Amino acid sequence: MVRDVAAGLIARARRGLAWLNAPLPPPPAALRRGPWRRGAFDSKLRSPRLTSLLGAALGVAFTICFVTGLISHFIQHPPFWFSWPARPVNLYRVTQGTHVATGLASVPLLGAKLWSVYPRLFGWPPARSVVHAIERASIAVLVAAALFQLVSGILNIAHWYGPMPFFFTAGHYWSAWLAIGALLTHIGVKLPIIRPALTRPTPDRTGPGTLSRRGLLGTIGAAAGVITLATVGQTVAPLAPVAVLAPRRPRSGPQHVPVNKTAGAAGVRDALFDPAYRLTVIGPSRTESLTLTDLAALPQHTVVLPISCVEGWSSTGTWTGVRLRDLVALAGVDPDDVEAYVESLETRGRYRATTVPPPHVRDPFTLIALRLGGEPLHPDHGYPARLIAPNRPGVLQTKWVARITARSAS
Ligand SMILES: Nc1nc2c(c(=O)[nH]1)N[C@H]1C(S)=C(S)[C@@H](COP(=O)(O)O)O[C@H]1N2
Ligand SMILES: [Mo]
Repeated sequence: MVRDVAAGLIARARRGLAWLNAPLPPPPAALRRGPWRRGAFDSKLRSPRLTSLLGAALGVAFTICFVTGLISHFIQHPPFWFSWPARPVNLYRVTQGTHVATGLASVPLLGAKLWSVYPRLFGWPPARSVVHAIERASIAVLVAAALFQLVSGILNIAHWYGPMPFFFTAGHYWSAWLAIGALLTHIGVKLPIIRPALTRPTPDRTGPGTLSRRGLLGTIGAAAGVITLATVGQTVAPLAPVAVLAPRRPRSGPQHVPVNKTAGAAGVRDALFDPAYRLTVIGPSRTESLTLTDLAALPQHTVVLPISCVEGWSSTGTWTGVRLRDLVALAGVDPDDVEAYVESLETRGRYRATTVPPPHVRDPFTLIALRLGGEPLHPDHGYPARLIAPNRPGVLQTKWVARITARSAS
């Protein structure tokens, strides 16, 4: 009984929605010119198999890129359920290097994939039905979001914020959800084409003397490989000479570590050398003010840790200074159970302060560093004191530290 009623309702809904699939009237044939004319695109390289193979590679690259991007986002904006460990010290270096490498390797893959399908833009009629029109619009969202991710990522690596009239991190994060959602929808919709195209090899229809499908895939694969090598060259010094696309070299910069923001650009040059400089450590019931001499008199420790920038480059340094846990203990708190709010002499700017979560406060490798490579820090590396912690994005390794506030994490 209930079932009959439900079946009746469904049938009626179906009839009611039939217009969605009804054929639309064709546009005037006189408009069918240029790329819209029959036979405008005749490359025999294009096939569902080529598009599906490129799509599969792109799907893998985008998924890895999305997951590693999420990790980086959550480290910087942790939701309550997320905690990032302090070890292994190079984990973030690997996840973020992978994020940037897979993103850049997607450039030739996406270019080739779009080439393989763009004649459909000029399909005739442009929309066969309302459903068909919606499907085309969803592909437009996917293409726009994917292009936006790649372009904004590349502009960020190049520090070229001019063309981005929005805050990069927020735009890149939210449109990543759009891209991955549109990608899943697209795969769902196209599965009936993708599955046979991937499982049943179709013969290559290209003739002798022209580029074959294998040749094309090989070329795209090589392009993706070269770009990946070039990206990894931002971190692995022996590969630096081939890092043609990498703006940052691992051993460049003062004290052999690259610099993103100099002391001059941060407007702290005068404050750095002020004899009145004190490192203030604030606990719930006690505040300590330390001069550079006081800091140098505390137990010194040396660690070998990388700066791993969100932009994909990283560079290892040998840092010497005071353990953060020793400093918060001076302010009378238990270093095993606090977070530390670390502030710079820099008065403005998004990266003037960070919160160091409990695993990193606790870790004996986390230092307020005074030296790099045995020398006092170069002004551009954060003189007189900077934070360096294991397994943490470079953007959270605050330079020119002036104040530390220890507070209960629970
Ligand atoms: N106060 C302050 N600290 C900062 C920054 C900044 O802009 N201001 N930039 C961060 C970024 S993005 C990176 S990658 C590292 C780079 O450190 P380095 O310049 O010593 O290599 O510093 C971080 N510390
Ligand atoms: Mo950075």
